Amino acid sequence: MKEKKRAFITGITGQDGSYLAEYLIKKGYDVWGLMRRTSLDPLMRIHTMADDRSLKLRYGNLRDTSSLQRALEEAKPDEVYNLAALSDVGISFKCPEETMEVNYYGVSRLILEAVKVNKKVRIYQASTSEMFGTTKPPQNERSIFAPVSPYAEAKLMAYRDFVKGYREQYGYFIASGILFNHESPRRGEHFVTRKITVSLAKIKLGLQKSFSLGNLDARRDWGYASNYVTAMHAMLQQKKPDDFVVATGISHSVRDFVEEACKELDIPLTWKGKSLKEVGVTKGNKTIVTIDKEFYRPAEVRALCGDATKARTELGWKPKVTFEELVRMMTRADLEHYKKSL
Ligand code: G4F
Repeated sequence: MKEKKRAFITGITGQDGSYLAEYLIKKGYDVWGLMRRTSLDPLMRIHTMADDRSLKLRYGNLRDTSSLQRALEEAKPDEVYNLAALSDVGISFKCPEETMEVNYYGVSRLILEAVKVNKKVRIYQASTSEMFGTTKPPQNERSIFAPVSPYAEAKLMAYRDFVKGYREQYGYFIASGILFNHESPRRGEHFVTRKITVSLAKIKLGLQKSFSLGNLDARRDWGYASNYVTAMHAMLQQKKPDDFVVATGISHSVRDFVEEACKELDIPLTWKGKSLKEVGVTKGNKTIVTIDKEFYRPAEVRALCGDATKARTELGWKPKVTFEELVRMMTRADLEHYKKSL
């Protein structure tokens, strides 16, 4: 009987980790997931798989070499997916050292421990469209990187030093996905899309009066996370390690997202005022959206829109969910969830 392939996923409890684990288990892999101890329920997104014998969860941390060593020695992976990171761009301005420790040094620790266990291991590193920073869209693999946050700086340094660097210096198989924003009902609530769908669902049900946002005019290329993890896997099945942009090629503003979610929930919305005084108003002149300086970043990536031609042609990957479908999926999931609490 053919032996099952073994995958090791860091960040398994996050949005992408949970979708990727499901995808790989369906493909017949044995999956080892590395998770950090947190005070919140770490199994929130993976509880349906928690009893699956193909999934083994181990405590560990990209900041702790011995934990990586132990888990990797047990897993002996054919493929490693590094999805663990301090992923909140806004918070990275407040915790730059921690960001560098995890998103830069952590990547090197993981790679060096993984190749000790299996020299031929194939490694996926989660790079990010934030690395393009101020470079104008559309952005692809040949665009200039111009990061503006500690998060993007650390990711770019990891990309240069450990993805390209180790690939060229030591011939390791390390691929990287330059993923544009990807969302789902499993997205953390501090990211703007989920913050909007949770808040509007609660407003619709009378559980909340209003919520605050930062820059309404920032533009992002938003796709569906479950669709994006398939590209990660495809990258590790190529003959050679390479870098790929994964994106829909269509960008929308935060304002567009709010409007689309209101449309989906049948909440009439009009914008009034300007800049920090701008508000979103509904029936009866009730303010449901306000602007708070707190949610502006010290430096902002104004517009991201990816050109995923290379992923389409070389990986056969394509975006499968439109912006409207994504907003609908997220608003409906939150509405259903909060209806249960009534
Ligand atoms: O949802 P966001 O926090 O995502 P951001 O910063 O684009 O980063 C996400 O996507 C990256 C891929 O490109 C990942 F690498 C990264 O780890 C993360 O997953 O913010 C999106 C936009 C920003 O321009 C932000 O300034 O929304 C703007 N925004 C406006 N009001 C807000 C808010 N963002 C947040 N989080 N909260 C607000 O209230």
